[in-house]
Amino acid sequence: MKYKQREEIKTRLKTIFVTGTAGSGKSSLTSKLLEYYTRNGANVAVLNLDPGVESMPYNCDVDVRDYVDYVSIMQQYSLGPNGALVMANDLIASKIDEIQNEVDQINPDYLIVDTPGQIELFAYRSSGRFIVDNLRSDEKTSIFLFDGSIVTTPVNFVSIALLATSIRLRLNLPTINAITKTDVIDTKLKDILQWSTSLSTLENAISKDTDGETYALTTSILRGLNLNGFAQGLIPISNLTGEGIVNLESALSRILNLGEEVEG
Ligand SMILES: Nc1nc2c(ncn2[C@@H]2O[C@H](COP(=O)(O)OP(=O)(O)OP(=O)(O)O)[C@@H](O)[C@H]2O)c(=O)[nH]1
Ligand SMILES: [Mg+2]
Repeated sequence: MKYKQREEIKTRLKTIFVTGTAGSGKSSLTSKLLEYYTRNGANVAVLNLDPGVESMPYNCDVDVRDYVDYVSIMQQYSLGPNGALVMANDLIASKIDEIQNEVDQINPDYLIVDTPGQIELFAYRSSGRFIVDNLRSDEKTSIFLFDGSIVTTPVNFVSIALLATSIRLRLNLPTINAITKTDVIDTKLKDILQWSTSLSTLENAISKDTDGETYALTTSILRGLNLNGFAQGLIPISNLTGEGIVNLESALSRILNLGEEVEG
């Protein structure tokens, strides 16, 4: 009986959507998570939702490029790159049953979803939300990546935090915030982590860095946002060195398995 219960828990599908600004490290992290979970004995599948990507750093199990050809959409409908991406995303949404079938065939423990670089096309258009809502999974969560090379000034930090909040609102998923590229920001990381946990430290940093108007705007955004809601628990990671991936997995595990770690 006990054994049977374990089996039942193991086959529950857990889906992780990897989101973040363009170039923040979504595909690299997808690859790292695939490596991590596989090493720990889990059955993992990766779904690439980016129709415009040319190459990625992992072997993809389910790939939307098998369903839509972004370049021919551009040519056939005389669309620019973004118009073609919008159309490609709508077409992908219409293929949700086929995509779901492919995932079901694999029957993984974890499905890691690499999302398109153009986050606004994915998160704000109805097709992106449709895919998030309609992929069948027992548990779903998302990771939002703060690009470490961008959030090195307090105003950039607040801007990206605002975006993270907006995406969270839009996708309506429990979200873990992580900061990438810690290997290149070095000592700045300490400041960023302080900004993320202390409103007064962040406001002081903004006041030193900006004129009155920007200060007033940034601090009123901040107070409205409620710092606890977006950046507490910002997890530092490097996709290059692998630093912090274990902490990220623990945070994922708390949401997805209610505290149960991946079995090794
Ligand atoms: N130094 C360093 N470079 C990184 C890290 N993560 C990603 N990169 C680099 O940043 C660039 C973009 O990484 P990707 O993983 O393609 O980012 P992405 O968010 O998938 O990009 P798009 O899908 O194009 O939006 C690549 O050159 C990566 O090698 C990191 O933690 N440290
Ligand atoms: Mg990518």
